[in-house]
Amino acid sequence: GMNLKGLLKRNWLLIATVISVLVGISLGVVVREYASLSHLDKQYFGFPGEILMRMLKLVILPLIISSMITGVAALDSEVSGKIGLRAVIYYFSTTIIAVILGIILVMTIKPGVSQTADHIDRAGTTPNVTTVDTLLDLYKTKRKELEPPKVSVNTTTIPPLTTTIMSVVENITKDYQIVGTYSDGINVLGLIVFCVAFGLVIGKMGEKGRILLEFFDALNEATMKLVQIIMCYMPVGILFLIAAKIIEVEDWEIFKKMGLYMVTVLSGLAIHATICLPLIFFVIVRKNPYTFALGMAQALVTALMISSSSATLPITFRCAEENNRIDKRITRFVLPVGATINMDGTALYEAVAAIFIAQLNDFTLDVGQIVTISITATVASIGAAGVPNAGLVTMVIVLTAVGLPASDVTLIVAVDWLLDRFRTMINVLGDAYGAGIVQKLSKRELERMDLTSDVDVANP
Ligand code: DAS
Repeated sequence: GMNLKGLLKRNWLLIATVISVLVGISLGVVVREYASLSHLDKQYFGFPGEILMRMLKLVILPLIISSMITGVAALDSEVSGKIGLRAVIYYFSTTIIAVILGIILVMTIKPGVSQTADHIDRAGTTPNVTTVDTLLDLYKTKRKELEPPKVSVNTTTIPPLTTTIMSVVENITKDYQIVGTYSDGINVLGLIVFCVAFGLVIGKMGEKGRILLEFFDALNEATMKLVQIIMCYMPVGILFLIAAKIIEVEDWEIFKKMGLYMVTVLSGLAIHATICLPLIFFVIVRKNPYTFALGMAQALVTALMISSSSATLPITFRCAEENNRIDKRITRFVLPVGATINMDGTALYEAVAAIFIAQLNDFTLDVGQIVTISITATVASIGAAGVPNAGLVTMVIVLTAVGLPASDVTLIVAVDWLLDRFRTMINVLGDAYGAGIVQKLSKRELERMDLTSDVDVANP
């Protein structure tokens, strides 16, 4: 039932988080104005925020493993297939809607028509971020995060499928080393594939499988306890994270020059979050979508502050399960997948940005090219990892598909840190609504399972 004390405590944390955002912004502005910090000072300043990021990244590995395995094992394979299919249909259709919305807005507002690429380029040159080299570096590191690492054995004699399997296996074992590997990023998709397989096997193993299921269930509970502790540190971490960011940004002028472009992206995200998704949710679930969104508030603020769906995942779980009472058999199964492949905000952003760049270049797009942009923006959002600026990197796919210069991503780099925060927030919101919708659609299967199964680890 409803726990009033818990409810108050959660709200207290949310209030504290919002206050720390405001204090952090003010602190950043003041320090920027009155103190001149050295590079090292800035790093010290950002350190409490860095600790928060690292703590969150540290728990996502045990969290994804325990939740995916128990999520899959608690369902029988037929039910998990159905639930998976529903989730994928939701992900795909909402992503497409976001893309179409973005295209409509950017073609109506035309943020790039009155300006030229040259104008923005000269205006926005901050030497440390806008060079093509920096972007390529960024691209390579992000690619490394997305791709399984190369297997060190002689790959030429081994068939591709085997190499893929080997690199997935190698990656998972590598990621089990809790210390020291996180800078390389986690191959979340590989991990999910493994956990689904493992969960399916456990689900079919009878009594012994049940022991494992209980083990991973306990692991999940322990991880969530850890998340609870991390959440207490969150206001402090967020305060310094945002303050450090404000101190660090070099060029505020660019925001004026790119104003209309940012308005286009942000209003697209706002419409998607307050109209499209709530409408779909309401039609299917028949509950107040805004109450549901409010329940996700802590996760949404977190996403806004740390620009990473993956690192927000622990908080997304907590909000979805505790505040919105979504069945654990659903959240455990769909939230990790959603955080990895379902990115409405990113898809919308990619479509807007690509067309904005076309407008800057006086490049007229025909219908075919617009369709190409919508398809590639969808693909690019699925391919983007849930880490900061990933969407900017996969932009290259969209630009090259319609013959725009990939290096033109540099035109939008300077403002990406801000847009990234907002699109990440919408990505997380989309995952949460998805969990609510899939739960509603799967009601019959879940109820049938409640009647037939005596194992009820997923729903104590
Ligand atoms: N920031 C990413 C996310 O975690 C995606 C992006 O860069 O668009 O959702």
